[in-house]
Amino acid sequence: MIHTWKEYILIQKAKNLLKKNYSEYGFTSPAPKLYPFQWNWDSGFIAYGYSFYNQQKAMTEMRTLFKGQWGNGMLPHMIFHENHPEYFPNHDFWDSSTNPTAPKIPTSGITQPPIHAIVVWQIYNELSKKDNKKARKFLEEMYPKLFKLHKYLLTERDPENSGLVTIYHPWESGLDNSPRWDLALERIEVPKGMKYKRWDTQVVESDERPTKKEYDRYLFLVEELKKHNYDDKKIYKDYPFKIKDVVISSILYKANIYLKKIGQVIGEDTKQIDKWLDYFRKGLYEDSFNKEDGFFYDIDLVSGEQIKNKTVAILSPIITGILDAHHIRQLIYDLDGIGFCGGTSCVEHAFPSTGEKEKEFDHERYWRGPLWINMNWFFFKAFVDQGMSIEAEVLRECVLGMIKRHGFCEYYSPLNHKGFGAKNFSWTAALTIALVKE
Ligand code: 9WN
Repeated sequence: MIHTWKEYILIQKAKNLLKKNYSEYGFTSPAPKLYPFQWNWDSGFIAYGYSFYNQQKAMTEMRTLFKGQWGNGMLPHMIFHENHPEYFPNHDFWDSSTNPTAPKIPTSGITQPPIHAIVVWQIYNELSKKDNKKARKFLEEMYPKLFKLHKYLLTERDPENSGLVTIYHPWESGLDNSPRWDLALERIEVPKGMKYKRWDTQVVESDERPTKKEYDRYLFLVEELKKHNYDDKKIYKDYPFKIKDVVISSILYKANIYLKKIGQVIGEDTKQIDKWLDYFRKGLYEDSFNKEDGFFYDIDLVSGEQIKNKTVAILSPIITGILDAHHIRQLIYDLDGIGFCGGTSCVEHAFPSTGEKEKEFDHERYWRGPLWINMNWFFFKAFVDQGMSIEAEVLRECVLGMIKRHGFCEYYSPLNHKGFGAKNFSWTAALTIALVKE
């Protein structure tokens, strides 16, 4: 619901930004200069925003994205519908054709957080208010694609049946430059003097982006994946970066709840989804939960250790709905105690990507401190679902205030709320619409 005239203006600005970032190929770029292609979870958030006022565009965004789905079910993190030769790493670097199940359209060879079933359900909800038949048809069209994606993630990426998804690259996490990956990257030896011309640091300040040391490792890992033909069985046997990602796994659990709802509406047998939900509930507490401090961590499969950095990831199971209001409050107040939000209330202050008391904390460098709207929106939604209306409203006010003052930035400093990264970032605009309307 729109509360004020200022919120109405904010929504108009958000819609204008999304219009500007729209490509004639039927997708919305995250930010045309820095990220000129279609990105996986970005399109999910963007379609979520469209669902409130243009369901046709929301459906197109999803349809264009799934054109990139591989035969094995993997949904790539980047799809190269257009040519932007200046960009690096481009489609020729990824060379997805080394995997026989890759589609004709060039794509990257790794995935991103699977938020799409949540988005498809939201589009259905909005569309069915006007045209129930069309809305149901959309579910029938999307269900097999979504099911295939979830099956890929919970078989090829979880041969252990732990309900937790294994990632092969920091870029798969969506929280790419998080200190969570530092130790695992540290032990990877790369050839000396790797030469390449980065695109990102030509567009935004280099101290807002990953260092050369990190970038060398990102590129080296892609070379390794190519050597393995992006074949999960080969990668699982022998590859240096394999991590059970608690954020992706929590998002997938929530997405499976919506996939089940979708399946039920169109009369599918959803027993397999129930199994996946059970696996996660078990894996979350057996593998990711740390009894000593009560937080949830990723698991590094190469070292066998939990990854103990205090980042936004340790809260991510809040997204699932498994944790009740009492448990969520306990987690949030424990965080206040360890200075995660610098000594103020995390809700009033919004959740940074990395705790302010962490030694790796950097308020301007992406995923190493800044506040991101997508993670805060997930928590806002969880608070609403758990009836935590005060926390939801305080967080919403804080996030919208930041956007009103500094525009639709890619991320914001938790110290002064100033914006960094791309200044016309699509998911910030799309989720602003959601935050106002939900
Ligand atoms: C690499 C597009 C993407 C987001 C990611 C974010 C960033 C890319 C990059 O931008 O990653 O995929 O070049 O840094 O970390 O979450 O999807 O907005």
